[in-house]
Amino acid sequence: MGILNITPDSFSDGGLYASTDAAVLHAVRLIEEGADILDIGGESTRPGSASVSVEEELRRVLPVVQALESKGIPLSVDTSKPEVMRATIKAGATMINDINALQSPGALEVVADGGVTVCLVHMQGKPKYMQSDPQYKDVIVEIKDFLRQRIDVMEAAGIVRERIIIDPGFGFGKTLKHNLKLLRYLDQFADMGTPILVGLSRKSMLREITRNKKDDLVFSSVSAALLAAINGARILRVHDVKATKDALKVYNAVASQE
Ligand code: 8Y7
Repeated sequence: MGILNITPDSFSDGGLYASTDAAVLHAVRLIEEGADILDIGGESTRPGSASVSVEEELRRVLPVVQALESKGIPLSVDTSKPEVMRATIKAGATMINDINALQSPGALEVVADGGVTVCLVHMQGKPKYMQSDPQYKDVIVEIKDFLRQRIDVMEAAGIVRERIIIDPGFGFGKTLKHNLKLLRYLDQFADMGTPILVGLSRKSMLREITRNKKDDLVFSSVSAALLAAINGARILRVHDVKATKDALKVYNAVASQE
């Protein structure tokens, strides 16, 4: 899954793809590099970031969805707003990636009616405060419990299990130690019976580990993505598609041996 941020203040490519044309050009590049899904986002969710209105988010995202709808690649929209979900599904998006796990009023119904896939992300707290002092008794057990509850709510609303993807939400209300434990024991999410999506690309935990600047996180991002794949992740949300694909090719070549 290639990341397409259309926001002036996103984590690592803020402002660079601010216009529709630039976003579409970048999308084409991600597809050429081998992305199988694009994740289109119009609101930054970095810790402490400001929220945007429905109108502004749609102004950023909708033209890009419309322009990419014919490219023959599944389009995911990274949003928590039901209005944005409804409009982008109508325009051709087939997946909703919601860091709020469809907890906004109305979101569940829009996804159920739209018949699209949903990625349920775990987050402790809200983006503005989530990194202030995250606490867990058992980070694996608590996140699994949350995701299991959300899966039950999805199924009760008529969203079939085949359309549900789970994500432990690296960096969303987690310390470095929580994130490392999640990656180490990611295989414990396999018994949830839904594909696992993981986003580690260029996240601050990699900066903490490597002590590199944020524009020098490609190698650590690829390493983390590969570890996630080895531990059972089925979808990797990444900025650096080519580099990640190369790592996965090596992994698959080795893993396919008897
Ligand atoms: C994730 C995500 C972000 C993630 C899923 C960033 C939108 C922060 N991270 N969605 N979104 N999983 N599913 O650094 O880890 O890209 S935003």
